[in-house]
Amino acid sequence: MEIEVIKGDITKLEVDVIVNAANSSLLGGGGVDGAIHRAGGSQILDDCRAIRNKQGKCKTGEAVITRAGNLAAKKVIHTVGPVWNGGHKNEAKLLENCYSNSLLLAEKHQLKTIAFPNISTGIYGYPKKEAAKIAIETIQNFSSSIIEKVIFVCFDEENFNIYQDKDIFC
Ligand code: AR6
Repeated sequence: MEIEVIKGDITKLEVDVIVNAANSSLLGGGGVDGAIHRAGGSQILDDCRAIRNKQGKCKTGEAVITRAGNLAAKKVIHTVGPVWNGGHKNEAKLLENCYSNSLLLAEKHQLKTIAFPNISTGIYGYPKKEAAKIAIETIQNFSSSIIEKVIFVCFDEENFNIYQDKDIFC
């Protein structure tokens, strides 16, 4: 899998699927979640509601998929990152699960290009460098015959600088 790092707004990307840093309600919120629902329109919320009605809330580390409404992407994967609690609440494993479960879901739907935001590093307060290490390591350890390209979309300068540091990619 090719890995690319860019700075920008994930809602603008023309990829097969973008990942949303959602919350367990799946009904929208602030940050990237709010931006995706605003840009994508009601189709995304309709699908999220249908998933809620069928299977209830989305647990931390798990992922679900919806249509993408008005977005240029074909689909949206919604995953729920862990809230940072000092690091003793299994946060690292849960964050790893967000990335790996999103990749598994993309594979299942034959999606070849996937873009991730820096999950949990905004409102949920995960330390950015630690989160970046987990994100990169999880992607690098995942081998796929379907997914061709993974894009890390950094929105804030701090995350972008962290992902520019070549030492973080082993
Ligand atoms: N494109 C790409 N990245 C973005 C964008 C964007 N348009 N907007 C923000 N980011 P956050 P979390 C970055 O807070 O920490 C929501 O209310 C941002 O700079 O969106 O996982 C949900 O409903 C940061 O690096 O998500 C949950 O309640 C990253 O996205 C809660 O926030 C994640 O920041 C989830 O918190």
